Amino acid sequence: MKELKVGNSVISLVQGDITELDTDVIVNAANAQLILGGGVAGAIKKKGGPKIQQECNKIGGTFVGGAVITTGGNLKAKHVIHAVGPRIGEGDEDLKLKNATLNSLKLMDEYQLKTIAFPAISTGIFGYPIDRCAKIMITITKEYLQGKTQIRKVIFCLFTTSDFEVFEKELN
Ligand code: AR6
Repeated sequence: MKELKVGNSVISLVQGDITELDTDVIVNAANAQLILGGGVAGAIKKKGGPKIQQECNKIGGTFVGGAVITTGGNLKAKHVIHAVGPRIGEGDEDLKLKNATLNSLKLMDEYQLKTIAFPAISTGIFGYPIDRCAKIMITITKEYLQGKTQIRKVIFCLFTTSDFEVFEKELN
């Protein structure tokens, strides 16, 4: 299944480059310093232009498990939520990944934004296993969408076919 209705919202899976999506928000797999490096952050930096990093510099940083919002610069998405996932090995990884996802969803309601696309946070440079990531991100998202929210759509955008299949299995 590539789509699941939860409450008044829908969870949807797509494969591809998250920076091509025209959702209200795309999520950056960020670090606590909010310095855009490689992976998703690198693609956002390249397509979104320097404004996003400048806004991140003004914010200065956040905690692991935290999330902050900037504009989307030249991206199709109007905003970027920078969600800080854990590096594997640092401890309390599952809770931190859950919080990074949850804090992003809370920002959506705070700013009254309706559509969001997440990458598989922490599963690239930060080394987190994709199956654990799928379980945690999908579980907390389902839980959140069952409560009071004005979010309409949550997309998980997976880079590879195999990552997509792991998320698809978890969603079922
Ligand atoms: N669209 C969708 N998914 C992507 C894209 C893309 N364009 N590019 C990579 N992925 P990563 P992390 C997948 O490394 O592990 C940076 O230096 C990728 O295959 O972007 O949280 C930051 O500045 C993987 O499954 O994020 C931080 O310092 C997933 O996105 C650090 O990396 C996340 O990979 C964050 O590391």
